Amino acid sequence: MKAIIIGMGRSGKCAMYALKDQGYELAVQDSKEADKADPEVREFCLKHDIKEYYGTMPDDFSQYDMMVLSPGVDPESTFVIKAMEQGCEIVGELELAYRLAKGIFVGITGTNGKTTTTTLVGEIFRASGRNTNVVGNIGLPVISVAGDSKPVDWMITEVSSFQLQTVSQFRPKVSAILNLTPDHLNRHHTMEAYGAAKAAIWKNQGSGDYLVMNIDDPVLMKLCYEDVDQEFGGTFVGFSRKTEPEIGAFLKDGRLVIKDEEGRIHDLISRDELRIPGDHNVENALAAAAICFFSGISTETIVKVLREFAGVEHRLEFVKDIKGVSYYNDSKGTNTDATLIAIRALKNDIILIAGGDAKSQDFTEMAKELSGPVKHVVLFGRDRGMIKEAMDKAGYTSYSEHADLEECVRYAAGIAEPGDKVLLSPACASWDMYPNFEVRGSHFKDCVGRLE
Ligand code: UMA
Repeated sequence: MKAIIIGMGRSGKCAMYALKDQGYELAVQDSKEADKADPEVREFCLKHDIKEYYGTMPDDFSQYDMMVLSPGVDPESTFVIKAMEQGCEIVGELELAYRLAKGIFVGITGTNGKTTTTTLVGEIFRASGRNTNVVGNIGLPVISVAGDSKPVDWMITEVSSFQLQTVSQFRPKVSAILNLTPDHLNRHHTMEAYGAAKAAIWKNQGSGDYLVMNIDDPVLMKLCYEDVDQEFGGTFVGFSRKTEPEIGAFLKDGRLVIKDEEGRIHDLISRDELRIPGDHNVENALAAAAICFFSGISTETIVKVLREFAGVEHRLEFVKDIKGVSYYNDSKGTNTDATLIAIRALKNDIILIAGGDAKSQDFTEMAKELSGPVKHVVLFGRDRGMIKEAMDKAGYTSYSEHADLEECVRYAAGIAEPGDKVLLSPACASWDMYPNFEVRGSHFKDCVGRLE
């Protein structure tokens, strides 16, 4: 069998190792020039006689049986369509991993909260004593562990809409869609297409499988469930902060509870006992609890981990207090909705640091919500002008523009008063200045560290 792998980042590199193990004859391609390519990839290719294409593309794909797409590669690209027409099977990294894996999949998607929920679910699974891999969009490509997985292993997988665009057989035992707000519209173009991509997470599920969804989110329910031209064949599990689902997790008198398939209520904990702040984290905890409960984990284990869980790095992460000012790293806040969630969770006296790669987002709604909770917006990054324009239109005038994050942090520290919260929640991707949000978040923490 012959395959070409497109995009030699984290996913492509691991796909290359996995397919080599499977005996494939390989070629790799990346839009980067050869001198910018990953040296480990280059060395491996040289050693194993793998053909490399950097900054170019083969003229003809008919010699390949399969084209493996990294999540960042748009499946609607002209060359992908050409390859398909020439008889190449198009397979995304998640789909390929699913086919190679023997473990049981839990798939978690949604615009926001994926990483927190996936991490929390992973912690609960580990605490229950099950063999657990926490993988996917969270950072560790599924393909990196798929080949070695055993039937008893659980693959707790954060799944992005990009990955879901290229699945065909992917069938998680339990899937979850947490919410749906505008993001990645430069790739999906419309909310309908974005929702349809997310709905692919449950399309192959059937009897014995569970789908966990946020029934408080009407856009999600419409675009990822009601409007989908297919019946769901498994058990639907709702979660809600506001109402009682037929089956699922919800808030009852301020307590997180679960209603099982027989209608019995299982008490978990009071929402005040959660250490992760904000309503959005109540939702993440409800979703995680439902996923774990319907995967057969005891309420005792779920409760123990819910009580202990302190959150995830780069996601509304408390960095430190300096002279009465608290610093928070929400570098994972890569869209306007995530930033609004962070602002709502911190409530008031916020100095917001924002900007970066806007991914064609509209900042109008975010700009309207700044007045009140946010004292000042410190802007940086390539598309900061788009945020500025939206703030001008909304009549929000307390902002300043800076060359880089270091300057933003120094400026924010200079204007902050005791009791204020300096929040990095860029509402943008990091790709204009950093390789990923993790590097941006770590840079922020370094800059804060240098303030003392
Ligand atoms: N590339 C091409 N052609 C293209 C696009 C990219 O050759 O058209 C090349 C780039 O030059 C680069 C490589 O592909 O060398 C990067 O591949 P990639 O963008 O698919 O990124 P990976 O390093 O493989 O990381 C991906 C996910 N990235 C994206 O979806 C953009 C990571 O999610 C994920 O953690 C990783 O796989 C492991 O599964 C990050 C992300 O930003 C966190 N995700 C988006 C999000 O959460 O909003 C969806």
